[in-house]
Amino acid sequence: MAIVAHVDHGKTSLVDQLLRQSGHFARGELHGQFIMDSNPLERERGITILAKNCAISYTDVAGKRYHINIVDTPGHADFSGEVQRVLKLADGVLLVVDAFEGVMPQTRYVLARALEMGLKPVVVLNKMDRPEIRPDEVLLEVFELMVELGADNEALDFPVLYASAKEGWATLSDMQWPPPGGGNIHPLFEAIIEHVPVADLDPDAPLQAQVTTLDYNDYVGRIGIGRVFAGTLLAGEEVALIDRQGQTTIQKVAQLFRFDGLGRKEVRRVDTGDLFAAVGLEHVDIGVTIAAVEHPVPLPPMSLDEPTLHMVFRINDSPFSGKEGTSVTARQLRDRLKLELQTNVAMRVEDKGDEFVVSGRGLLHLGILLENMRREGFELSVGKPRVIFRSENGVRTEPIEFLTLDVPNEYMGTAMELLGDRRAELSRMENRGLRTHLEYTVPARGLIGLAGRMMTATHGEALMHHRYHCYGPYRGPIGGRNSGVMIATETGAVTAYALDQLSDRGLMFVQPGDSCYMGQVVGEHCKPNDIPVNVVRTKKLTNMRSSTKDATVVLKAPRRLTLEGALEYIEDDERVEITPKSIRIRKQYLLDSDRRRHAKNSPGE
Ligand SMILES: Nc1nc2c(ncn2[C@@H]2O[C@H](COP(=O)(O)OP(=O)(O)OP(=O)(O)O)[C@@H](O)[C@H]2O)c(=O)[nH]1
Ligand SMILES: [Mg+2]
Repeated sequence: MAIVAHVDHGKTSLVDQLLRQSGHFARGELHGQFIMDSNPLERERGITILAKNCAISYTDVAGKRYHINIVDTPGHADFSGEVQRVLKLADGVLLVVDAFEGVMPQTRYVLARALEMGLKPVVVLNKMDRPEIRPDEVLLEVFELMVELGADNEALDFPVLYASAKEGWATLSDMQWPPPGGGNIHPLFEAIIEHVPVADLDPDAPLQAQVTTLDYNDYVGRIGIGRVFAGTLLAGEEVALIDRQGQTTIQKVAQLFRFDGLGRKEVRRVDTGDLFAAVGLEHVDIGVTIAAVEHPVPLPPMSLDEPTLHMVFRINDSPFSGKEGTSVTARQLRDRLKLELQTNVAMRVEDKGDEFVVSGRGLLHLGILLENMRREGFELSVGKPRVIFRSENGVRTEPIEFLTLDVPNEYMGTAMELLGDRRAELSRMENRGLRTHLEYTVPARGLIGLAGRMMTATHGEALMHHRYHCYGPYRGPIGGRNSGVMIATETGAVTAYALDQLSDRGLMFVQPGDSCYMGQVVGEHCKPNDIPVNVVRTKKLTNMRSSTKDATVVLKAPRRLTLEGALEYIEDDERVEITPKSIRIRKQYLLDSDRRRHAKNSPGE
């Protein structure tokens, strides 16, 4: 089973309950919440970043035992490619839909992919414990979406469960929830067993297995994770590894694992239909086929997502370099990026000696890498994210995203204007009572920095989601940030006195006591031009008694930039300095004279 849904609809929470209530774990073996979101960043952000496997042994009421492989998938659109690959592993999908939010862009995407692959969904309306739910409408939305996506009659006859992953129950009844006595998650297990067909694969055919995911560990190198589609995969036996270009090498699987509970168990063989993790294969990669030596026939290739966005990574050469991090050299940066390439299949790195052009699927995709690097002690500086243009038949194309927006009617005008400025084209508009639902296609370029402005323009009321749609013709220039910045002229500790003097010039990014350096961006100017400011200035001591009371200066709270917020904020001549402790924005050229010189001969976009 693959569990798929829009972001935050409760996939991981449901897997948690399935694990907990499977009856195969000792008390205390499963710690805390969100067991599957095992890496610290996933826990902190409350999102799933990597698809993860677990396998549950389940004994049904009749005493029959099942081994159910479950893959929890990420809901954020940047990771869609991973979801698509993971679906290859599955015989069925649990389509989770928030019973309040209903069908969202990513619901549509994952369902479309599942139906394309002939997988029949089991629909779970989740969060039924919430007060504002509208299950009947949401069910209708799911049904209409299936019809629109061309589902056949069999798929349209999908089973529906009403569930609360939070409270740990699921029920088939659309009349009574929570179920009498509090209920449990077993109806979901029963539905999986009843409705997910066991794949019709041939155990006697020559071996054919395919790798869909990569894992890595320092001791054994790359680990290929995938599924056996025909025959049996045996440890220690010779196999033919066929890569994406069709080249075949004869190798042996050194160690073979099967998924078991939350971990993996070493085995001698993995049978048809089951999932495996294989150690010891050279050049193992996404999409390779592992086949019988005497019958080396590749399985259909797997599409890989092409990157749509790139950023330039460089060592941190600010005056504060090396103060907060432990890994600061270009060599360390290079090694770390190489390591990332071992498993991060949607990422590309171009090594230019003293800088690296890193490409990925979106701001979140690359932001996660940067966030992980900070935690590992890295310091680096990163330039403005840029979309990757292509040329198709002589036409310049760019990534276009599909965007949905839900706004209260009174803000509709402002929101539409904002999108219009960013070359968005309206494709659908629907009034839903007090709110309006809008659908757009918009250049990915136009989305950079949009979220913040949309929130300000709608007083935090807009609900906006977007996902990659296609490469389409270039839509023309889009204006940059409409405010200038304040640039520090001196290095030192920021004073309250100085900030107070600047309070009517704009919004500060620093607060008293912070260290800052010349050329650092310390605030946003309320006008479109950049201005130099002295934020370390102290009050001259005089013998005269001042009549104004300045001992207690009341300052506006500074705007604290998040990593992604800062990346979205910067312009071409700026960089984000990232260290384990700080996120700072700086001018590329710290000296005013250098900035002037380069401003003259910069091309601009
Ligand atoms: N009230 C309520 N909240 C729930 C329920 N299920 C999940 N949540 C909450 O919804 C949020 C998202 O849950 P997750 O399980 O992380 O969702 P997800 O689909 O795995 O999210 P991604 O992996 O980021 O796509 C969390 O704050 C959960 O506590 C539910 O049944 N009821
Ligand atoms: Mg999750």
